[in-house]
Amino acid sequence: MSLQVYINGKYYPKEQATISVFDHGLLYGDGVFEGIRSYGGKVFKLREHLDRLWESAKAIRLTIPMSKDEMAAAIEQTLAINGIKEGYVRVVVTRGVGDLGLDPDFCQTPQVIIIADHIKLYPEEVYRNGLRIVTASTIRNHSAALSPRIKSLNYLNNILAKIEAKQAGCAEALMLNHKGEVAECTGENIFIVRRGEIFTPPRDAGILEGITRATVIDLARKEGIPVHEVPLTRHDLYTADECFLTGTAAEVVPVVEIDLRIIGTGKPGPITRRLIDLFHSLTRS
Ligand code: PXG
Repeated sequence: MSLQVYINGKYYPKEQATISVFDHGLLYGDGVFEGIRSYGGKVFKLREHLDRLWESAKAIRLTIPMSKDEMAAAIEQTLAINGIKEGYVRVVVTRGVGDLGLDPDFCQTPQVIIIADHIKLYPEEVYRNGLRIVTASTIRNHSAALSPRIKSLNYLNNILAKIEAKQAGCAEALMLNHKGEVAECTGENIFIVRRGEIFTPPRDAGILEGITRATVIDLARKEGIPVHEVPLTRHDLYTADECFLTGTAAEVVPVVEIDLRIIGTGKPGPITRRLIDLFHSLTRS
């Protein structure tokens, strides 16, 4: 049976799951989204993802036409209908169908789309051997232009950086903010380890406040590893003992080379490996 996609309360087979070309989500990237994981039939950090979705929507003055509880039920139903236990859910809320003009007031009803599927961002060997990344020349959106805290349907900023990564033969790119500080990667937050302590850019460095980021900070602190949310430079990264990325799809990924500088020993470090194990024990128990 074909994958069933939820659109505004109804299910459509993948091939028929289509929306209007007049939807402002398509015309202008006017909308918000979330990427969520399901492990063993349980949706991971569902409340946190719903809270972030509602906050993103609020920031762009979009009213999601259902309650958080209704959305939670719809997400669980979409996974169940498709028989997916280990999966990935994409929730999209667009401004809806409007005119050929920016004005969102001509969009009558926001569209709610829920896709349950599978995701595999990196091959297994990346988790064993680590990732090589490069700094993109494209800086992260200035928060006064479009806050990186909004998970909006306009991902061009990140896509341009992703293109630079691919051009350099890498799977991910490091993005700096307008001050030249380290912000995040195109779809993951970044961390370093130095002398047994963990450092990651603060919320106001111009990042999406990742739910995996918060989970890993929590896991580390419970292990007694100090975590500091402080501005970081590329120099801090180059001279770190360890580096790793966090994201819903990627989970915890070691980074072993940045801009051709080998990080630490060039192999995933002990704290990174410990956090990967701890994250697995949360999600695979
Ligand atoms: N920064 C950005 C810009 C993101 O888009 C993260 C950090 C990590 O946040 P979470 O909450 O997931 O820990 C994200 C989320 C993809 C993909 O296809 C990437 C994300 C979400 C969905 C899909 O690469 N990144």
